[in-house]
Amino acid sequence: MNLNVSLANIKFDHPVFNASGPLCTTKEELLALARSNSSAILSKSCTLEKRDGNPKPRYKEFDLGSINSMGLPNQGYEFYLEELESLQEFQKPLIASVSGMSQSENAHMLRAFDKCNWLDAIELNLSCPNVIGKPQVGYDFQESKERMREARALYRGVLGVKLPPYFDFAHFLEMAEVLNQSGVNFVTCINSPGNGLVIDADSESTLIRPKDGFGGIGGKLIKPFGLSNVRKFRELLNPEIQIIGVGGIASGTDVFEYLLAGADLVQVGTAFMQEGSGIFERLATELQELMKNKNYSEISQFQNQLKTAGPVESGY
Ligand code: RRO
Repeated sequence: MNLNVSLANIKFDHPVFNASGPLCTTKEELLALARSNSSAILSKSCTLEKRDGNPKPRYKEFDLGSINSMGLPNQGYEFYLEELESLQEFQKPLIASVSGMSQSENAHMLRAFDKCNWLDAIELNLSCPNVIGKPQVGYDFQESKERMREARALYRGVLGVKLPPYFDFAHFLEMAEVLNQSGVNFVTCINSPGNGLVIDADSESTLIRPKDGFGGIGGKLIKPFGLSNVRKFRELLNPEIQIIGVGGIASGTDVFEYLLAGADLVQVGTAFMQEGSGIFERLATELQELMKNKNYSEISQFQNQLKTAGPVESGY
């Protein structure tokens, strides 16, 4: 069975790796990812300077998923530059997530990353929902266009953008037009839908503290929107722009559904946080077993082959 996939010229042993965010901020976490069966190492979104992030509690799980308002805690881009470089011996793709507080911060970091010939790709985060006073760039199409134009001019390697979820076909069309003219190599969808609210009835309180309890939602609850965003962008984007799916993946069947909808690779966020780095081995094995049961020997045999339900006479 062959699970190999490519992102532009980068080779992956299988399509499952970590989402930027959970357990990819510190030296120890990045090393654990390197030793795991994650098919790549993607670091926490970084800024020019180190940030402590928002006050705790800022990440909680509930029955349908997770809520977070981390507020971009990270060690500053120079740390990720050094750490990722030191993980080359693990021979898997090394990807840095970049999320500057301004366009000029992004420009500074992209110039530095452009000098790293060992770096495989950059995922430019246009969708952090939790920085107080900063709207998500991905909901401003003009600003997104500008950020992508600048990033493409400054970073010559494989470049992708992490997008927020869209919920309206008019918005998909508008963003697809921006992406198709941007020169980016891939899109990652979706970041956590922003500003959900989870309440604990016993304590009559919000689960998390920042922003009066509002935060990005992850996990099982968001899978239908991850799938819809992958599907719609696959329909609208130029074929050479690849798609990484993320949102609510916790089983081999979830991975299969994302690939069927048109994703080339997938990332795991909340379930990685819950289960730890053993999850990558489990998901790759479960995908392999499911493919075997369906008599598929390669991902290309079913990728982007989703069917629409046929008509029926009875039922609602
Ligand atoms: O750090 C965060 O609060 C955070 C980020 Br940068 C992001 O892109 N998505 C998210 O759910 N949380």
